[in-house]
Amino acid sequence: MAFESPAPSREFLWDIFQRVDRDRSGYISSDELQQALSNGTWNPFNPETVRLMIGMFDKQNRGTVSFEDFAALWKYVTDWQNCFRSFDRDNSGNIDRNELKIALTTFGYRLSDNLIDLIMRKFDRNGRGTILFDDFIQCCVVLYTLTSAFRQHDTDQDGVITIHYDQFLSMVFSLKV
Ligand SMILES: [Ca+2]
Ligand SMILES: [Ca+2]
Repeated sequence: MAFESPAPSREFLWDIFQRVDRDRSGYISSDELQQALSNGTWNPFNPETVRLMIGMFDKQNRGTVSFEDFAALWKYVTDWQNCFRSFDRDNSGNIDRNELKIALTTFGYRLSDNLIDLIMRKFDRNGRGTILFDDFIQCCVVLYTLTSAFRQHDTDQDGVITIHYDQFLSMVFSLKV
């Protein structure tokens, strides 16, 4: 991935971990992570994005992240920050429709203009025609998850799948989105 940042030292991470772990429980909860992250505005960081990220790095399935898993989580967040900045070409602090189109095309998605408009409306939480950092992560993770689920059924890779109703439901319900 082109957006990788250099690995910070264990001391640096421990310092951040202790500041994020406000109740000193030794684990970072969704609430603590949400308070620690910023989307560039005074609005709280998208709780869905926090939930997605905790779910990804929570190896013990307790809804919290230990210090051992925190390094991976921290790297994930900083890689996304670098990614976001590189696609925010006019440095406005958000992603407009054109920037989103370039980003998704760079990630290898071939989407129609109608679909780009639909994604834009879905993840533009403030209704301003732009996507903020937290919503951008959610957008990309959801798109990736849905695409992976589709591809599992699209064995001949022609972009078309035929699935039964119960297959469809089990596909949707097993998605971590
Ligand atoms: Ca805690
Ligand atoms: Ca921008």
